[in-house]
Amino acid sequence: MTTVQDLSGAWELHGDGVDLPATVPGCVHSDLLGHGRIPDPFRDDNEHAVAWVGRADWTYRRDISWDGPAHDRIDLVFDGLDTVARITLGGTVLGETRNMHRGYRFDVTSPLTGNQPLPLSVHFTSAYTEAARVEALVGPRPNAYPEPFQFIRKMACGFGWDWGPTLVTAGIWRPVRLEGWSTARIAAVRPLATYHENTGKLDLTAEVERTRDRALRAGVLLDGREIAVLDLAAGETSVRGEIDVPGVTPWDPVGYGEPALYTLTVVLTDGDDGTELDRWQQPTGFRTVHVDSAPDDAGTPFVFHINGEKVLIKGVNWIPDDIFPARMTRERYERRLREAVAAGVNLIRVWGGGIYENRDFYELCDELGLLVWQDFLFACACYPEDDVLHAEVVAEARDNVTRLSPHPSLVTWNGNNENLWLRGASGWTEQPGGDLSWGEKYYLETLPAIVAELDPTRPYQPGSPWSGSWAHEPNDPDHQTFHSWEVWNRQDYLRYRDSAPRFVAEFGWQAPPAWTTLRDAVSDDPMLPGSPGVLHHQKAEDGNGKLARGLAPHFPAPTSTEAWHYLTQLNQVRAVRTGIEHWRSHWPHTAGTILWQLNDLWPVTSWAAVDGAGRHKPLYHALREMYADRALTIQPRDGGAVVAILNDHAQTWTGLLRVESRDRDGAVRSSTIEKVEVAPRSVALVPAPDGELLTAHLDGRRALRFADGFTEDLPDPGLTVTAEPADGGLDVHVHAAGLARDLLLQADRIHPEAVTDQGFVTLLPGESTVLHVRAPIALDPASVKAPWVLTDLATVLRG
Ligand code: BMA
Repeated sequence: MTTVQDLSGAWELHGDGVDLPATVPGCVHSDLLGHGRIPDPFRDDNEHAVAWVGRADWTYRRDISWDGPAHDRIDLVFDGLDTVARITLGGTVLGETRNMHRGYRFDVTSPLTGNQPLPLSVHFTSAYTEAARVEALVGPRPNAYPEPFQFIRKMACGFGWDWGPTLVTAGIWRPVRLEGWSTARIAAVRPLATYHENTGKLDLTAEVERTRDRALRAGVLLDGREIAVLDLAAGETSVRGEIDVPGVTPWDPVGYGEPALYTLTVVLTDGDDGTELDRWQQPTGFRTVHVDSAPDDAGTPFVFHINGEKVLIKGVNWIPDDIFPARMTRERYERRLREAVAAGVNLIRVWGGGIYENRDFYELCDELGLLVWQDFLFACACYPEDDVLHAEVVAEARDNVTRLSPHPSLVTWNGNNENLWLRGASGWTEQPGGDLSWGEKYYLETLPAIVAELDPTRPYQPGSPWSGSWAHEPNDPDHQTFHSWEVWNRQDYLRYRDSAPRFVAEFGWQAPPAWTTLRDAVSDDPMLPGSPGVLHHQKAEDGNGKLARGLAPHFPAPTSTEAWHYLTQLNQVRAVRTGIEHWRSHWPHTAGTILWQLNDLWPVTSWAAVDGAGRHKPLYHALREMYADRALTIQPRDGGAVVAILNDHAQTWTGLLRVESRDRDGAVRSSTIEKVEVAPRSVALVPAPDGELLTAHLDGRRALRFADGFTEDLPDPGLTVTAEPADGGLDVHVHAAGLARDLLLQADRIHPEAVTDQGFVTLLPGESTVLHVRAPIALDPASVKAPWVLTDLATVLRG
């Protein structure tokens, strides 16, 4: 039986003038930070002060010996090395690596026989040195940012992005161990599990590595019950079985049923004496995925079908949740992914400038019924196809397609982020290196061939955006996936309504993080929208200019930082709501939206819904309303207005729809009531009158529509606020005598760890709400009265 000896824990870190105890898995920055050797890179512009770390070389060291039973082979196994490493054991070089996204295994049988401790060292060369070496070999290549991320297989966004700092780290970022084994071990298992006509189908391939040419058997068990035995003759290293499993419950995504999981075990035994040699175990589930992209009258759709059912995608884009991904824990993944599901999200896209996430991430998605769209790791650049990189890309893709194949949540592979589009759209062909190879071969040949060979049960898209072929521009809204960035970059958000793309895989609108997140990151005094620290935590090109131009058509210019913060957060919600509700009203023509972006990896003004300190921006709460399975929205349509009844539910939605036209103060002018019946998974459009303010009510859901345009001097909302201590915090009762628009309670201004359960709330005259504030300590009810804790639009605009 394979024996494992964990090598994580205490190591040493050496660098120029640095000798420190180190923690593995980890990275140079976390070790230096842990010992107070660098300042917090998230604060002010310390990012610059620590830039030297990424340009230096580093060595991790410890002694190792084999303490287990005698075996044919002892392997040193690294699940991840970031990135350019030379591994030396007892003075002998075991190998060199240059890819963060792969695992590595070295045979250390002979040096470790004899039980003598030997020094193990992993020397990391700066990623910049490697990128420069590769660039010198292959020539320049254009990209979107002034850093060489396309020349090295390392998390691209560590080099900086339009929401992230440049913090290029190094280290043993995933677990490392010794494995002792004899006769044979399981090298890989690819269980491709699908579901057809009430039967689970398992197409399972197991690969073994051997030290002895003996007959072997691989027993396959589902929840402990043997469902197949696969034989390998002496010398064979691979076996495949196609196994029918009748009576299983299919894995369904959230909103469609239960994400049923089964524990799959492969037990490798000696074919002659039955001794167990090795064992592989992981949860899996049975489901069938198909993306419908058969051309129709309107162009080319992009509709996910899971187990034969069309699924409206309510998605979010995911970036690495930590700039130093070695710091991620299962708890952090779980918190973030549960937050996504609680906001109504059913798909998460792992974006190509990040990483192939840890097993925990995908296991949690499996358990939550959260669909995963996985990009291959290419983003916003021309990528050289020369051998030095091509070989790495192939190895990395094979590794990760295999590693992630058991996860039912993973429903599509995508070749890259924006590379097929930006080469033309950004004029890269005219830049130095623009005539050289740029990655097209990866996306259109190499990667689809690997997916077809190793994982033919999942769809593959060459890129996002992509229109299906070169016959149409890659970011053509009428053909497959579309990234909607013109609006944020150059237009008013109402322009989202100008088109109904077939699938919106990216779109978003910026806002600053929670007040406390920004205040903790920036010591500017006074802190202004344009003061140096605030600007340092805004990485997008002309980001603050775009925020200001986005506000201008809707509000007077903010007169304080607090007002800027409130109004830009409000505009983010309005912009995203305008997009999502418009596009949802066009289902199934528009088959989904993937918001840019769920999360952040440091304190920054960005498109995120959850900020870099894990605080919810008001957008997070609004997302829950926009992505609710049943929702109402009032949309302009054909010169008039309609109530769009969005029923993303398995049952018909029946009820009485009340539509009211109101005046500016919220008083009802006219009202209609009609019975509606909306089929499952469909949208009904009901004509509505015109008016200054329209409200629609159905079954406890509500939609409001104020006339578009400029908002100033609103009537007095006439608020009565009473805060009462409650278990774990405060219940804040708010009553509005008049129309109270966009009430916002900023819980972080009461206590840094306080949270609330609502974002912006609008109350019609006479309405009340209760905001539940929860914190780890008892809160003083009077704290609600402090400036900016609880405010509303009329008050903000009055200044
Ligand atoms: C797209 C994404 C990211 C970027 C975002 C915002 O380009 O793919 O690269 O952060 O837009 O600009």
